[in-house]
Amino acid sequence: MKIESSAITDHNQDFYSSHKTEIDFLNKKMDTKGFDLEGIIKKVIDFNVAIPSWALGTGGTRFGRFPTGGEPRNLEEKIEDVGLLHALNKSSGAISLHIPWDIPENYDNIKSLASNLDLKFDAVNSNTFQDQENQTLSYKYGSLSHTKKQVRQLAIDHNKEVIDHGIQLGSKSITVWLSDGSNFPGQQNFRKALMRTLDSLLEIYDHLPNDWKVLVEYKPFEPNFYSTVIPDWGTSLLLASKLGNKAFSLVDLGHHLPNTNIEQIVATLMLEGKLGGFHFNDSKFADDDLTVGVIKPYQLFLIFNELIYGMEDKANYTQPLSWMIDASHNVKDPLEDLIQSVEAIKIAYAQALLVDRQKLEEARETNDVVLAQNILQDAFRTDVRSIISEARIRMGAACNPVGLFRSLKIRDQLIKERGLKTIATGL
Ligand code: PSV
Ligand code: MN
Repeated sequence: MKIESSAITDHNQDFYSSHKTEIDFLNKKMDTKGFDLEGIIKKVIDFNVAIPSWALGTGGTRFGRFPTGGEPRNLEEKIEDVGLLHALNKSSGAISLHIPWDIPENYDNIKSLASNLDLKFDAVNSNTFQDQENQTLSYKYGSLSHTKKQVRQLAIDHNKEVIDHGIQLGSKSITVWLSDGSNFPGQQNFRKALMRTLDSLLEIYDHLPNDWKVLVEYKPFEPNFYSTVIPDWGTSLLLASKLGNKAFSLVDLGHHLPNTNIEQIVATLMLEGKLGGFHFNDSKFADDDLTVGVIKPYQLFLIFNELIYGMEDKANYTQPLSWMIDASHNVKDPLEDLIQSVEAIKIAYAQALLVDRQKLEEARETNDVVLAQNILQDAFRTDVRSIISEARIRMGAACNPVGLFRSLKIRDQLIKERGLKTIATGL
């Protein structure tokens, strides 16, 4: 299905006068504070977040799954779903594929479908955390870190194949996340497992085209519950540094133990010029994969505060970051949930752009703790939603994307086209 631009124009007309009152009010307020609201709106317009192909269906837990219906049945339909999101918000202009779930049958068809919907291909992702049908060797005891060379080779070759698919589609990076690790003390030699992983990654790295990046994603637990081979940012940074200048760390917000200071990790990785990408989600307990910003919006803001600082540090920020959502939708419509996540990311970004950096630095240098806190909280407590709407209106997106998704009955139409019992590949 396709969203006609007239539907967006009509929808926006209904919102325009109340929106205008709000943006004019904010404009005056920001002007007195010395902020260039126009510059902030432009930055918000330019900020795009990729959508993972595996987040378009209903997620679940090991206890059950309650599908919404109309889920994409193949790669083409996943691309169409991201096209719908992008038409609604003009901020989701890329899709990230997970191989082997998303192997294209015909590259040219897939590329033209994506470009007709104004979509690019973000990082490609390998999968050595599941055995595929007809796979004779198993990843049960690891992949790139496995004790047996033949299993490591299978995983290495898979990653090279993923890069080859990505090259055909115009991707420029591969994200490697390993579930490798151990469930019981004594099961694995930590040092040998790490060295084997590095050797395997070096072989994959050799296969990377010059204008590509490899993003090394870390995670402290799950599906292994005693240790993982790449548990934290330190190990990821160590590997990325040993691999070379095309290797970077990837931060997934759900891949930290409770109360970890993620913004400080961001600051350090950016100082080293080694932050390559982000997977956004939110969590209360573990890798819950909830809607971005729904539990800890202040943490998200603080992370953006460091990201902006890092991106303004031209000496160390030489490679643009890959922004992506990595969430799961158990009880919400996946498309509505993704719209909410993109919105939350843009809100945190706009709020962080409102931090008076010069005053903050002065307060820090003079150890004025109270003022430093107030400067940050003043920005965080600003209602920037009219900035996000203004950006959307200017881009030809919907003022209220969830509202339009509902009034156009998009899910009902998808169910009519695809059926109620369709299941998207993914987790
Ligand atoms: C692992 O939990 C992860 O965050 C990695 O990014 C995977 O590639 C993704 O989820 C989906 O399996
Ligand atoms: Mn992730």
